[in-house]
Amino acid sequence: MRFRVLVPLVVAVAGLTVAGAPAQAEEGSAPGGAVEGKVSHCIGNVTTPKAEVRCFDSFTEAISTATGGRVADAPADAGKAATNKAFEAELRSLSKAAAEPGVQVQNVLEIDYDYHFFGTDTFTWWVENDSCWGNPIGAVKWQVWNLDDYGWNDRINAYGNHNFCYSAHFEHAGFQGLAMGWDTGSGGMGSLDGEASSIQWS
Ligand SMILES: [Ca+2]
Repeated sequence: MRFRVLVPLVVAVAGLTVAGAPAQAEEGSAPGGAVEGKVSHCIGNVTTPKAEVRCFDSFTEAISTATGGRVADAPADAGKAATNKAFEAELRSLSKAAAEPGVQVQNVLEIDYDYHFFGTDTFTWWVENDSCWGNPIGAVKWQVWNLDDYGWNDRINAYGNHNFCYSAHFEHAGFQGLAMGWDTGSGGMGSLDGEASSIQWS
């Protein structure tokens, strides 16, 4: 299922997590724009309204941290991970675990890429003890109001979703402007190349 909507999407906003506080880098390189000659793989937890960002030199380490250590063998090459079926299956297997009572799981919603066709840098969005499994497409479950809070405003040029998630990307903060979605991933963003400023997941 792949389509683009070039008008603002109207969505329900009640009861959603809205992440909007200023970003805080806990380790590694600070978020906020690419640094020439230095690859950065950042992660953000969208379960919490606090926009905490952690960045790593290694994509494998970024994914390991985003999944709470459960997926510790992500391909070193983030671009290869985007089309690696074993990696996708490994992430997806955690969706079922998240539905089991008493099991603590961190799941990846989406991995964003700085360049077309999944070129680094990357930003990985994750959630606690949940996934998009069984959630209807378009029923917004998580969202990021302003990518600038995470140092990734106007940077996404490709993305891939995991754990049964669909996402919608918007030109401006607060889900305004041109919209692209709902979809599960793309090697390019069309009119939204390097323009996305907010995201919703369902
Ligand atoms: Ca924008």
